[in-house]
Amino acid sequence: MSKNENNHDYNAEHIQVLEGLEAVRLRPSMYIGSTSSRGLHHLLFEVVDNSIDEVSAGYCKKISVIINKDNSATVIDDGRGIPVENHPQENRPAVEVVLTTLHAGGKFGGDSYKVAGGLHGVGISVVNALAEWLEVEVYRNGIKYTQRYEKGMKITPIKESGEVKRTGTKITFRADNTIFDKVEFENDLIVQRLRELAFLNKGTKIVFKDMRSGQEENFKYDGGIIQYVSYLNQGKETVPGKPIYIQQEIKDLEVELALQYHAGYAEVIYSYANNIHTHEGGTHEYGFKISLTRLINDFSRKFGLLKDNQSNLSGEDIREGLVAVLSVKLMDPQFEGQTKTKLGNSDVRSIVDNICYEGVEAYLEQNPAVARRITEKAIRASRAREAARKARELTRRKSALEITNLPGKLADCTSKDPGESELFLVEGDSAGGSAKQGRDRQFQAILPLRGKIINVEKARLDKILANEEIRTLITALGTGIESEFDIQRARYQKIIIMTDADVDGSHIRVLLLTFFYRFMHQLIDSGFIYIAQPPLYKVKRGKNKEEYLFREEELQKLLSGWDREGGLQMQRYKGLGEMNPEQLWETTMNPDSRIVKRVELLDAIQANNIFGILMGDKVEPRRIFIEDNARQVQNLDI
Ligand code: 0RA
Repeated sequence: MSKNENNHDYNAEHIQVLEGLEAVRLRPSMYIGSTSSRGLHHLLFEVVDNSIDEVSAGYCKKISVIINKDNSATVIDDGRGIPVENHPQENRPAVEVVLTTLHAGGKFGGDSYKVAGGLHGVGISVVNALAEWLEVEVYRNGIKYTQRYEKGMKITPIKESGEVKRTGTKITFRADNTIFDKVEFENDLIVQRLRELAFLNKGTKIVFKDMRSGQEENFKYDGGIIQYVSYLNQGKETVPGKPIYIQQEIKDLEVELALQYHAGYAEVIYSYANNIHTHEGGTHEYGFKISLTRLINDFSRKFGLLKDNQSNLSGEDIREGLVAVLSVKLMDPQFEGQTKTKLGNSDVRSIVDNICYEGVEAYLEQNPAVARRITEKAIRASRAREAARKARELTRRKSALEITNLPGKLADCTSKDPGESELFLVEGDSAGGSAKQGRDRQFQAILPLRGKIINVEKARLDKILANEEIRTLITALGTGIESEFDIQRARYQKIIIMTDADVDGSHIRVLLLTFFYRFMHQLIDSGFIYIAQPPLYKVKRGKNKEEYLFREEELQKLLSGWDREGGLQMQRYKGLGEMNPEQLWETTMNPDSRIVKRVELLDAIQANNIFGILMGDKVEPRRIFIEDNARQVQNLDI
């Protein structure tokens, strides 16, 4: 081969490289999605993903991400370092090939790169092409190598610059402001992704530092996705106490699953393929879901909770209150869907299905109490869903027939403006009577609830919906329930629960709050639900005016300062029924003098948990609850 020909080859290749990176600069969105802030962060995540690939290959334990004062970003890892040796086909240092050739990332990594690629897997050459400048340092063979690029073009050859003990790679770049709308990094986005990566790659230390603000974060989770699930369930009551965890590798497919139920109703499943969040799900998530549905149905039948003639529980019922993280790693992921976040590899489905079924089955066999609680929860969910469907049909049919017919028990207000209208839910007919007489009928409506529904212990959620009083309530509110709920149709924007300060009163509050939480949570979210605070005592000191006391402490304070000569009359209110209409108005209903407590979502969740205790099979927690409440009914807030 003549020297000339050699030159010619080199030039052709050189031109090809430039053309490749030029294409990236001409159509950046094709490679990184957009040139917005999202695209900017995509650049950084691409570099981090390359370090994560070193983690997956088993050579990297620590990654540092630093945002510098000039809005450049640095990523340092302690992997093997990008090879600097001559690339045999291209006849130049491999690091140059990695930084200037599209998709060169794993091309010569061999087996070590088996899980590389995916959404971000466009290669660091794309980052290089879209960077105003990029500097790479490689620590390898005991030597530190450095090189600089601008807009993808080599500015300096790879240079040896001293000795080092460590190995690894350091890449610093500043995004090209002629391409990106803005080049300022946003910490929240970065921190969230780094935390996620730390969960997904157990034991890897990931450090974040922002030199602009001084913010610093450290992530390292030796428990990996188990800790991820615990993090998602923070502060919640869970079953089991520690997440169920399964890990298995079959034919180049590694599957990891962690799951745990909480007392609430939301379903959270985060699935990942090669560390990429598969928002749109895909074959892995599907395999997991069907395995769980099959498994819990099998257990329900085994426990006799589902009879032969009863149909299967739906997947939705089984996933109520589930938090799961599913992470798969595979050789050649196919990403599909609108946002390319749906895993398409068809063989993955049945493998994940088998691994999850067998793994969770083995756990539940060994933990029958957990198995029971999970199946029972699913059965309850199924009953409630069925009851909700029936109630929906009933209320719908009713309203179609008697559009203007409000329930007879409701003493409605004159105003038709929901913004000023209040609905009092009053325990018992006698208090209901006083409330009707004492109210300001212009804006206050009264709905008495009869004692029947007080018996929460025996009521299940499906029974609640079948309950006459609750159906009356649904009609009075006008909103519909669940999927048909429409807050625009709410007839009152203040719904005030007014019950006695005793155990029955607390039960009825628990029941109503649970009902609102499950079927009309938007009322809680909008802050429409309140709890009335009737007084505990009425006192009269000598010739002074009567006073109402709402808290036990007020009485203590009054008694301690009371001079015995003055004479003191005291009346303790046991129930609302003991107050006459005027007293009820003055103490509990008059907006100028009353105290009402707005219900927060947390109160409702707490009520819902208590509801579970009252409803559950366990006698002991129920007894404790009732005892506790009998003792401290005075300051019961729920
Ligand atoms: C190509 C081959 C090898 C490692 C890498 C690239 C590599 C790239 C990046 C990017 C950031 N950090 C990185 N660390 C490694 C394999 C090296 C070998 O076989 O020694």
